[in-house]
Amino acid sequence: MREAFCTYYFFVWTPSEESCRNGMASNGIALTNQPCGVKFNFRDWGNRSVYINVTGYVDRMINYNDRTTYLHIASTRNPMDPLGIWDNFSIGGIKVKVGDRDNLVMGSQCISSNDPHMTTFDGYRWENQRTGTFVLYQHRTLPYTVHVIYSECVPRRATCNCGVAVRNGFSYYIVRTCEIVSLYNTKILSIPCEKDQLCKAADLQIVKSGEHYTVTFPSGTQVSFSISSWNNFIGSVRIRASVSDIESSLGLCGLTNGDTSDDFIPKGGSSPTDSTTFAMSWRISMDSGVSLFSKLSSYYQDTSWIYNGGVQPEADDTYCTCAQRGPIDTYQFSLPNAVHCNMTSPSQLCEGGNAELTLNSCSNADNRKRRSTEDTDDVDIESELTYDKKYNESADIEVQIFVQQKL
Ligand SMILES: [Ca+2]
Ligand SMILES: [Ca+2]
Repeated sequence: MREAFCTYYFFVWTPSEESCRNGMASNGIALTNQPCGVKFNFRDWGNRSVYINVTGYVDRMINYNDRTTYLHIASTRNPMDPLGIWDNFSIGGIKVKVGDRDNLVMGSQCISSNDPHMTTFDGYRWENQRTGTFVLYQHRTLPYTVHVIYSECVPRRATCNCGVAVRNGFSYYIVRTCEIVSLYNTKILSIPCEKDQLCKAADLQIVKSGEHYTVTFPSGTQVSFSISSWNNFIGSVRIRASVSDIESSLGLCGLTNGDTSDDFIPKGGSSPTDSTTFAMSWRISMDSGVSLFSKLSSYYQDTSWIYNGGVQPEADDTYCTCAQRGPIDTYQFSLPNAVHCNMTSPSQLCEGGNAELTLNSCSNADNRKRRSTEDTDDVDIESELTYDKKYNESADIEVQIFVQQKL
């Protein structure tokens, strides 16, 4: 008997509630590092085990009790098996209990509040009244980044948030309200500059309500900020951590793990340091070419991961949500629309958001490079940000100590 006769494919799925809560599509579990099914090879029949790896779906809600969800398995038809002995095989309703981890990040909010007073995800309060562009948040394995701009708002005494750039891969959303970065001059734009590019609708969810902005990553990590109506600075930038940030967040927001003593891990470092060394390490120097506010930012040409392949090589695991089974008449996995694979976190944003934004084709970095020269909007916003002629990046700025304590 040929081995193919004894190779069978089984769909694995967990019905979706098809609802949208907290901006996240509902689901029960995600399959980890495997498609929406399992394959039994010739050699698997007998005493060998074939495993289905599942991860609890992140719903951004605190579930006080374990959540119960059901896993279903059903056969596909093997065309080489004339007897069709497995054709109608199915197991419905394998009970899976999902323990909640959202409670671990309950209240984990990183804040950059003018001038800027900082709070890490774990609640440590410190001061960073410096000028320049900073990495407020970065994920250790996912292509998620948030950059902020601080420029003078009270001469030589305080700086204020005046730019926020949120990036997931080649998709981004950028808002900027200042014209220059300066410790001496305030130059505010009369109208805030906004710039967006979405490669896939579910790369970022962007909600703008009046002067208030909320940008959500697929992991559920959420960035929010408001533009002040009286001075056009951005009052505060807040980032709410998600489960995916645990032991994985970098930047000024610090390492999320419930322990404030290790929050000040500098860029490229592995152990915590003082706040000055920490803050300066996450400042993006003027000429480094990696600021998301810079037209030629190398972030936009980053080819270390492939967009359409969907799998970032540095990501630890990939996930599939499998909301329904495929057709019985298939062999191998003919996957239905309700399947989302190659996700970098076991969560996904609701479809249908971002109604006002148009999608761009961002299939690869070459495309991205071409766009950056053709799209006049790009040149418009990105070329405007300048540094004050008197700006001395290496100057030692005195940071005023207002608070330096644990919450
Ligand atoms: Ca939960
Ligand atoms: Ca920590």
